Amino acid sequence: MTLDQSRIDALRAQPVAQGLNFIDGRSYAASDGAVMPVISPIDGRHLTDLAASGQAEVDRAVAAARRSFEAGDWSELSPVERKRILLKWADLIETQALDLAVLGARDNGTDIRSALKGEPLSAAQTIRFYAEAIDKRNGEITPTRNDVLSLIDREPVGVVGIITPWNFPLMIGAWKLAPALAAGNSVVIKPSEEASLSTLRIVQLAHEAGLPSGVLNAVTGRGIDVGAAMGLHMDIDVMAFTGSGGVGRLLMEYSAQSNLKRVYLELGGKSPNIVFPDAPDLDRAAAETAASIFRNNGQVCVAASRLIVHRDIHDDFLAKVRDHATALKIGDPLDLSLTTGALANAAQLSKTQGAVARAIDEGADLWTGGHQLHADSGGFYHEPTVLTGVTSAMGIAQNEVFGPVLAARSFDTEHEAVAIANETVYGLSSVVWSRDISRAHRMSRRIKSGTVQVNCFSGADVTSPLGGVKQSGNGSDRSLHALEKYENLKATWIQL
Ligand code: TXE
Repeated sequence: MTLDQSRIDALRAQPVAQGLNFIDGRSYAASDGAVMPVISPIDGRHLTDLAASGQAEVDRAVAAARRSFEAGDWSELSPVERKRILLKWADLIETQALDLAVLGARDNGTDIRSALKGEPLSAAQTIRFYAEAIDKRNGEITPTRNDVLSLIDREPVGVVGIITPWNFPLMIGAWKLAPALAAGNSVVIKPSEEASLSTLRIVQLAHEAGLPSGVLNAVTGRGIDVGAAMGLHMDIDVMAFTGSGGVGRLLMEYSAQSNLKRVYLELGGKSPNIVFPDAPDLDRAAAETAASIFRNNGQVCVAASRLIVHRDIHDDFLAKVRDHATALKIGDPLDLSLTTGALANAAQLSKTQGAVARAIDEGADLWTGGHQLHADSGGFYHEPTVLTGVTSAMGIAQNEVFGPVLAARSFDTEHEAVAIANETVYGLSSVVWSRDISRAHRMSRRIKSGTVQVNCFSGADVTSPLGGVKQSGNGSDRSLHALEKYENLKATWIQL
């Protein structure tokens, strides 16, 4: 899709309607009328309001989901019909892709190119992938005694609760919505209060595509109100979450305090990016290193925020990375002449500033960047920042910033590189640059992370699972395996 500035400007000039809950096929304000402001990170101004919902709306949404599930409105529809509706949903999202991307960028500050490709277009692709799987997976017959027929079938679990973050709400939302719906479940989704608007739009589009009322419901509001009510709900069977480790822990506690619902967590990381001198192309490696941490201002769960570069090439490589960092044009996410937008909110900006200041205090060197930008705009902008001389003891080596901050250090041996890669509590993703295929395989086996990317950053697509080990979470989004999170195995044992 070619992007046209005048079309983008026309879309951004449109007023944004208040964000409402979508329950049982209809839009609702919070029952007590409560709202919360939506602040645009572009200029710090009020964009619109969002229904600030609570227990009553969660109860209503879960009841609608349960009713539709038990009635079989979706779960018992023929596989071909379910596929048809989900494919139509993907088409509608694609048709409205630019509108959705502009709305999303106004809400969370992501530059329009990333917002378009990474959000509606990626969501449509994910929905199609799972839609196509619906009528292609068979049950099993187990190899047991001759006088028995033993069947294994997959059943939907029932009501799935989904809580999403603000960085890529449609992409991450689709990673959970699409397999949950494809498996035949009914769903309640709570998008982040920091970026709810585009999700509300696609939930309505699902209804327009023919998804029966009650099958997909959205409740907006604060995590502590809506998210906690979902986590503690006795009638939600599975929770799927992407966000911070702190909330991930809470969701496990909520589960233990309520109905022992299954909880799947994707909790971010501190992903290592290891560069050997025999990388196939050091220029490309430097460009992708910069992209891996500065795309969407580092607000990417797999962002490669730790650069671990061989001592022999350390200075040259860092110089190349600095060139890429300083070439980025930061500012209004809807201006096509710029490359990178705003941080999503004031909290992310101050977290970034605090992390940089602390790293310098702890002895890291500021290689480039380090400052807030465009403070007079009222928006939340920060320079792409590289810190060098980072050591394991520094906070910047261990803690996720979720901002445009790269923590760099050198290594001498392969063994040392693996040890550094594995030294955080996280294990989501990692990158290795080397043309030695044996070394790449050795590294892939030894690095404790859900994904290892060799000689590229983020080439992976929906066919490949994305999930964390260690404190990056459990269970994977993407790939056919993700369907299993939203299914139960049913064994039927028939004496012949
Ligand atoms: O996340 P929260 P925040 C990390 C990243 C970021 C930090 C804080 O390091 O700087 O988390 O971001 C809902 N019960 N990631 O504060 O609070 C909330 O409403 C149930 C990494 O925005 O975890 C939102 O919908 N739900 C990450 C969602 O949780 C609750 C993406 C995420 O918000 C809740 C985002 C509660 N008590 C942040 N409290 C990644 N893995 O990519 C909040 N929520």
